[in-house]
Amino acid sequence: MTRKIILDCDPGHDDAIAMLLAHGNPDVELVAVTTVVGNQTLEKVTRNALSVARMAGITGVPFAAGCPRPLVRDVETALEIHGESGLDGPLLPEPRLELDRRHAVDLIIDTVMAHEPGEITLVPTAGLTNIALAVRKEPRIASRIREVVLMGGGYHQGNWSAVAEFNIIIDPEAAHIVFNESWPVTMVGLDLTHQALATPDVVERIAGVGTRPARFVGELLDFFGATYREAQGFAHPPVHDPCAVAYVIDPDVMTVRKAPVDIELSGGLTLGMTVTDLRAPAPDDCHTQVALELDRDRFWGLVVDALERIGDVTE
Ligand SMILES: [Ca+2]
Repeated sequence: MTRKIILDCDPGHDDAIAMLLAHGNPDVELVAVTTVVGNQTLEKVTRNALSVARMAGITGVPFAAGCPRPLVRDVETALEIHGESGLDGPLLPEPRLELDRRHAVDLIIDTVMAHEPGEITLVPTAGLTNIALAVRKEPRIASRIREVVLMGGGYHQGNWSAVAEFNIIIDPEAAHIVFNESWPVTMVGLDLTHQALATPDVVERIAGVGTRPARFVGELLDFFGATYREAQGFAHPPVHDPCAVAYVIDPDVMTVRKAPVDIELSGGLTLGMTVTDLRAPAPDDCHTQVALELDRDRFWGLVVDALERIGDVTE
């Protein structure tokens, strides 16, 4: 059965690849794409999302812009990773899709309420501002969402501080709301996504697809690889966001473990930490789980397969 997903994103190199994976894979259906401030300003990431849609040949899917700043904190972008545009590297096509007139929060609520309970999966790959506001504005979505599969956090380490990951630390209050709602949450964090490295063999497989969207991904990885080397000392870039989409497509692409997770809001050194209790088996009512180990071959196989299915997009 095709899984219907809402992708809430801040493109972003890895967000762009997540969107291509969701579009190209037949087992998931993108029913809405929403944007939120994160890797760059809301205006930039929204334009990027529409450019990626054109590159991928996505039509008939509503795209809506969401929150221009986090709930409490000031805007903090990831300029050193994603560049001035938020999607530096490839030449971005002029968007063709018109933005939906609704705010992303309303598009999320309307989409969830218009479907049967358990039909929609939320896949946030950015700060959680839109998702937190949506569930505060319409609490009934909490029980109608099938699950939330998010890229963010990590139980061993951070990337924006020693212990906090970017998507969580830029809006920890929103993350606190999302992790403390009753819906099932899968945290696809850095522990997992740092296994999704775009190594030279991966880059070669993607180049082998030989289409314009595949070349676009190659150019994204080229830029992303350079900034990750420079800013964080990685030999090959970790391609975070598609991992969350991959889990929805095929849960066997990674192992997961149920564990209580909560968000640190007051620690002087630990703000935004996704504090994960791995001391004992999780209690029966635990609604959160964390991703542990990636099946790399299976994961990259999904990405390459999606690109092959998308093929060469004609204008
Ligand atoms: Ca992202």
